[in-house]
Amino acid sequence: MLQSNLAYKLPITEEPAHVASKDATLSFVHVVVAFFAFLIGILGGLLQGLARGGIIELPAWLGYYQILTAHGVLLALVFTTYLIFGFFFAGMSRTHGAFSDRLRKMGWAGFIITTIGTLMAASMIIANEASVLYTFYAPLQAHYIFYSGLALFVVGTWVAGAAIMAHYFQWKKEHPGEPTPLFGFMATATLILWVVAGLGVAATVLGQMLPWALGMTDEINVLLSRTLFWYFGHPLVYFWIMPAYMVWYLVIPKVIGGRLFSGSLARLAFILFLLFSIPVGFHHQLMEAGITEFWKYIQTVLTFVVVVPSLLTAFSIFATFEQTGREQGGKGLFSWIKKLPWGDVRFFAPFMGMLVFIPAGAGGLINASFQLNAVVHNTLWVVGHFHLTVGTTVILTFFGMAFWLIPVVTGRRLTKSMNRSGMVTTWLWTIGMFLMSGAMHILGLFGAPRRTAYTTYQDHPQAMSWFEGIFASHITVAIGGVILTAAGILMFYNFIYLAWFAPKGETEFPMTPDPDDTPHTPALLENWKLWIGIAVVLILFAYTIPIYDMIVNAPPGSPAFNN
Ligand code: HAS
Ligand code: CU
Repeated sequence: MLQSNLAYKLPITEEPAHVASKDATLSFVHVVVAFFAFLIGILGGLLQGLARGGIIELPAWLGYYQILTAHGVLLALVFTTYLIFGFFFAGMSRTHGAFSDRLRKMGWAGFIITTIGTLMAASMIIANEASVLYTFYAPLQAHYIFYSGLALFVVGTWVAGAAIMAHYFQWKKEHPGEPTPLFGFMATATLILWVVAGLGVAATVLGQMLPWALGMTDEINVLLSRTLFWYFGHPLVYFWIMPAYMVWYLVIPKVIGGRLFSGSLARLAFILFLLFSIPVGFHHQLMEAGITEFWKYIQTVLTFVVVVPSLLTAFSIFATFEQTGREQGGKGLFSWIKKLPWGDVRFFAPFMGMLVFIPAGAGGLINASFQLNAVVHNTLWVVGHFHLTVGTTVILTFFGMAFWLIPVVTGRRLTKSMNRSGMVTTWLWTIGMFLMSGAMHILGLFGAPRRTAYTTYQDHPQAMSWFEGIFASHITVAIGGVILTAAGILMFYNFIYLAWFAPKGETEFPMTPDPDDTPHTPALLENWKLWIGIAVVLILFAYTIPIYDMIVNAPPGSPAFNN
């Protein structure tokens, strides 16, 4: 049953299905790790913003690059990954039935391996032995325990991912000829993407960085390591956005009392992500020497292809809003907008994420355009871009998700005051990010560098005068950062309350019934072997020759650098 004290009630159109309690526990432990990482991560962000804005000076025992690494790793890698797995375990149990004991044990094994890896990597960051930023670019070198931790982190997620995919394929086997539930389809597409992408990072960590950090090799092929990293790094950003899209496609229609516009279109979008997210890593290396223009060009074209499924998503979600608003009596061109549940944080937070994604995605197109990339690449513009995409669109969607996922897995209820607190959190996060990310974009256009605490360029009188506008100031970045921190602390409080103190009760996992067109879903879309095959062909096409070149005509190896 749903809580009755929210301003907006969900219509209950079907038997409420549950998350089995053992699966709920597995989901919950993921959510708990996610939010503790979140708290430390945002505090790191605060210090960094204040230090960079010249407002504070860091104590001698705390390095700028050290907190930058902690901030990036804890938020971009740990928070996101744990929350995604928490969402997947609960969602699969809700839509495909309880996990078997065997698969649940596998899920726990994955959780434990991932967590050991996380603790190993985090301890090295705390010890200032791994101040290499979240991209751990060679020739910056970290302690071998950091790299071993990263490897375990990836392997752990593969084990957990295998449990989820096995659960999906078991359902498929038991229901021959039927289209699979959308949740499982989308989770599987996301996880296949994650596994295939992870091969790149595993290759560079195990094949290059670990032997180098252990002293078994003196030098490292920097170009190859960055290429393998971005082979992983770009699909990584889709690994974050696809679960957010799952909330938009599957949860939001239910929260607004409507239904999803089209299931086949949603499936097509996810297949396109699987195919085109991987062979595009060079758009992060457009300014890097050693890769010929031809291959950069090919991967840039593919980058523009991977924009298409996001455009399909924008269309689907907008159509879902309009259809729902009209079904509820909204008339005229826009009055259906008024019918949406603006006071419900489960809708409002993800909605703000969607709104931000329009300029955020446009910024991505700018990044991907070769000439323009030359202007923005090494600047704060890019930092602004990813604080809008992952830092706002994904995070706000995950915040909105927390307000029902946590009560679902802890057997509690979302109260009216918690809903209000969530609304305040959403506004603060949006305003803070507007200031911070807006200023980062503009500073970036004036040439403010990224990935560095200080350059002499910043002291040049001309540059200093550019950096003094209201929106072109490191102070604005810092003010935005302070507001964001306030929002983050409030969100952590929301999490603590929902997890341990909210009134006991039953909360439904909001999930739209699979849309009307589900029985007509083309069987081809479910042909995983075909899609994985095509994905592999595209990857081989985009990467074989340039990687061969990097190995055969290797640039001189680089010795290690430490921050
Ligand atoms: Fe990006 C760098 C290009 C999307 C994250 N990106 C980054 C980095 C991160 C990141 C973390 O080509 C930095 C890495 C580093 O440390 O160096 N990005 C793109 C492109 C897209 C894109 C073309 N990025 C993302 C997403 C991310 C993310 C998503 C995380 C979640 N990005 C780049 C490039 C670089 C880069 C270069 C390298 C830059 C450099 O030089 O280093 C596209 O996928 C974006 C497509 C999206 C759209 C928007 C669709 C809008 C939607 C909202 C609909 C709204 C509704 C509401 C329905 C075209 C879906 C409407 C309702 C109303 C009532 C109005
Ligand atoms: Cu990318």
